[in-house]
Amino acid sequence: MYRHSHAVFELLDIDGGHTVGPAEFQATRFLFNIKKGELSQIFKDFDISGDEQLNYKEFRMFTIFCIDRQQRKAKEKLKRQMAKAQAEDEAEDEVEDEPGEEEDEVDFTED
Ligand SMILES: [Ca+2]
Repeated sequence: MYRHSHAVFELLDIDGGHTVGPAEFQATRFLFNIKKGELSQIFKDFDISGDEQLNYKEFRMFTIFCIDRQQRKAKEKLKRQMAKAQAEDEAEDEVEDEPGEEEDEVDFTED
């Protein structure tokens, strides 16, 4: 997506003014999974010049931010899934290892 950010920018720049305004910016919600309530704050954050338009430079920063965010979310999801899978594996191992092991240890540690 990052490499395509200029294509996305041109797509969103419906009036061809080389900027993306608040109305045009609405479409990014569906591209980047942004909550409706977050959108206007994000727009303000990336409108560095404060002209209520995102030029390509500002828009590119925004796409980088969105891609980072998506990757972070994907990583967190993956981590959770891996932790869950690991916990399940460990639970299985415990059941398998229990018999025998504890009995041996008790004899050595006491006395
Ligand atoms: Ca601007």
